[in-house]
Amino acid sequence: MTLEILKVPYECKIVNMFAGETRAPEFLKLNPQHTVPVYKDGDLVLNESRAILTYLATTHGGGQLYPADPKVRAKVDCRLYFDAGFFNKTRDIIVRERERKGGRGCRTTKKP
Ligand SMILES: N[C@@H](CCC(=O)N[C@@H](CS)C(=O)NCC(=O)O)C(=O)O
Repeated sequence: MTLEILKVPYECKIVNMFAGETRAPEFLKLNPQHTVPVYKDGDLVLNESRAILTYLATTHGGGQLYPADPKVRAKVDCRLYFDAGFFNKTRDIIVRERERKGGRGCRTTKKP
């Protein structure tokens, strides 16, 4: 979404995590954490969505999405960390519960 908003040209490669593709050797070379998203820009390879977002906003955002002003930037970071530290934690509890019950959205691959 950020790539589209910033009109950054990109090539999208679909990785099917439910088919275990995030655990394939070639993907693990790119990201040993075996997670998507991964963003590659020349010799820079980034995982962690917030790091990718702030990199894109810094390099292509013209100061709009991730302003240099420390106080404004702190507010953006606050939202990014809220998502990571609070929302995701809560979401993971729900996802794990569903996995245990064998419901929709559960993994089809075994963890190593
Ligand atoms: N903190 C990471 C979390 C990424 C993440 O957990 N991705 C999941 C999908 S939402 C994934 O790739 N899971 C595949 C796996 O663990 O093999 C980020 O924000 O990028």
